[in-house]
Amino acid sequence: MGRRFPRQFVFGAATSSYQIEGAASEDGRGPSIWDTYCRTPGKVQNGDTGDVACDHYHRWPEDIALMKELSLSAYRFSLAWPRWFPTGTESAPVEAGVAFYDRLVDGLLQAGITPWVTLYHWDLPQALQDRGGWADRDTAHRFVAFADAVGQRLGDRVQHFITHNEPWCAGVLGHWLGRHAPGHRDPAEALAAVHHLLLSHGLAVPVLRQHAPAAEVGITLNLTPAYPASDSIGDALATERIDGHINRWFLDPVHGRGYPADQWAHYVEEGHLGKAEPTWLRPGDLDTMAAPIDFLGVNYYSRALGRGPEPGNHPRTIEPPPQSSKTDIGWEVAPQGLLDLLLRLQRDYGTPLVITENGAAYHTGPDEDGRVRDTARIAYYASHLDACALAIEQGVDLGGYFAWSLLDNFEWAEGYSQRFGLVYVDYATQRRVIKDSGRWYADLARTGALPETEVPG
Ligand code: IFM
Repeated sequence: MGRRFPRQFVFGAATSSYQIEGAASEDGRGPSIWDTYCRTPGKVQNGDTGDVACDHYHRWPEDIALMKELSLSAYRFSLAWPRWFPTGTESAPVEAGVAFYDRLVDGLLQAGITPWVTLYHWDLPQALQDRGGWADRDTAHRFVAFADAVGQRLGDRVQHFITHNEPWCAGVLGHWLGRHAPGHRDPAEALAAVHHLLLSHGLAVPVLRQHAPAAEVGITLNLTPAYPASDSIGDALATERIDGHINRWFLDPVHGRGYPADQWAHYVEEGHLGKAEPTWLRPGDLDTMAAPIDFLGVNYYSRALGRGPEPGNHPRTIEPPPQSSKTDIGWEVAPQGLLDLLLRLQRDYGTPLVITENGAAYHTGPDEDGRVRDTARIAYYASHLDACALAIEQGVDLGGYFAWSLLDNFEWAEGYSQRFGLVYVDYATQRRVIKDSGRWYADLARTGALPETEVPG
């Protein structure tokens, strides 16, 4: 046997509403920004949409049965805001939408699986986008009204809440790089959107606690440890900036340190923040964002390599070395990055940690005998879970791990071209097949011990 996890360690799997639910116009659900983005030509591979996805909205009992077969003790999923509030401004939630999550939560509890609920995993009601979306402060207040309804309706049974999933993606990919909905390319707008996302997190935490006083409440950040591409000073400086942009811009305010001054200065220099305080930053905001949390959710996939700016250019992330192993989406397999990240978070911030996503995209489908022999994914999981166990041995307060993802699903701008699931989904028939990685993970979840010898190279 390899390393052992503590007895209470949570082994779960994660999904999100738009990526799996389908039933896009059922039971009064309003359109989200992703429905719009998917219909914008050229934005999503093959013109794919989440209209049907994994049809989880109808197949959730079958999916809970799969979770049982995988021996999961917890399941992380997100709520589709437009199922609760189709335009984001109604005075009360839509009963049919709430009823779906009631059934799901009850089904999970009956199966002995703890629900971990994420409120926002990117499906903003389109009508709120039409009023300005996350760039507008009012959206933060609409989010609090949503959180209030969620707390009221689910707070008697759900004891784990995550306000936001990956605000870097919602803010920067969505408003700066244009690669996610709403598809804007405006750095100044992106920084305003990020501010309102973090503000809404801080405003929602006490509201959730009011309804569920014993609940654990946190936020999930996508964190990417950055390393210099060489030992040159330029590359070291670039690496600091990449870290400031992706990691510290989020970690610091959530932990009461405000926005990092060095990164603030870079954004001013790059013209993304005016010379005076931006209008979106109001007195008290930084305190609000620092609402105490019970855990920090960490989503980790890979590391970044920093290269210093050539004259006239910005520092940039470079491609991984050619000899490195990559998943089918092109991300470098870098388990050491996860260990380094966990040790750093423990040292610099000290909040209890949970891995809320980690996993790998590989295309592997069923062989002729119907079995999915995804040995590369097993190797990825084994190496990253080993990093987690090692981090715990070295004193990191890490309470759980959620594999991304339970099911193959809609991978945003990549459409259905990337498969992250422990369970294979045949989209034509909606037939599910537990992959070899799912069986491997089930053994780990059952025994709490990493198998030493069975990990394929
Ligand atoms: O599929 C996404 C998920 O929605 C958010 N984190 C990263 C995953 C893989 O790209």
